[in-house]
Amino acid sequence: MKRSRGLQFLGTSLAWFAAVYSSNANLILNGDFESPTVASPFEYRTGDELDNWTITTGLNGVVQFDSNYRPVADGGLYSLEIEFLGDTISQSFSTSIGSVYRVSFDLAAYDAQGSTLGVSVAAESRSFDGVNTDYTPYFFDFTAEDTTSTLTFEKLGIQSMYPHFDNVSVEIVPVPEGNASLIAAGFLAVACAATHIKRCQHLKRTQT
Ligand SMILES: [Ca+2]
Repeated sequence: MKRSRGLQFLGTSLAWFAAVYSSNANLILNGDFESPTVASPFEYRTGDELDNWTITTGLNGVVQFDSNYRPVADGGLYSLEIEFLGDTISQSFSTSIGSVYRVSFDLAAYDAQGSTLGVSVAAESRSFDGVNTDYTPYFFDFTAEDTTSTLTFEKLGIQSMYPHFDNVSVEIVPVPEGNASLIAAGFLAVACAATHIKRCQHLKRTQT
């Protein structure tokens, strides 16, 4: 019984430690717009046709394209263009209230006219400029206000400017490096749990 409680304590400690210091996993699914496959050079996507995303459109939908259409970002075959002014794509994901998350993505434009892309999540609402067909990496941080957050991209600017973007990521921002007290507390919790188990095992051996 005591050993079981010790194991539970160890498990709780490890879970706490992992939650504080771990997990830089991307919370966004299909953030690289590689699914579904595209019949070259591009296909319009509406509704839920772009896997894991929700699209709102006032015209034909957003454009999932390959390099036969326009340059794509590094790391994959496809990127995304929002074609019609005011069209959006969005995705919801689980968050912890009060935790800080980092949104990152690569932004370009159809041509040298540039582009403007609106990005909103939680209390943050920002706009970013694509310069030309070269992709520029951007990021910003937000604090979660709910257990679910929704990231939305919207075409802003003027109709003849087309944002091209890719490699969307949301990752929790780790506790700042150098926070020695929290790190020490984490190790202490794990060490205490291990000691607790050893004592239980010792007691059990001496009782048998
Ligand atoms: Ca891609």
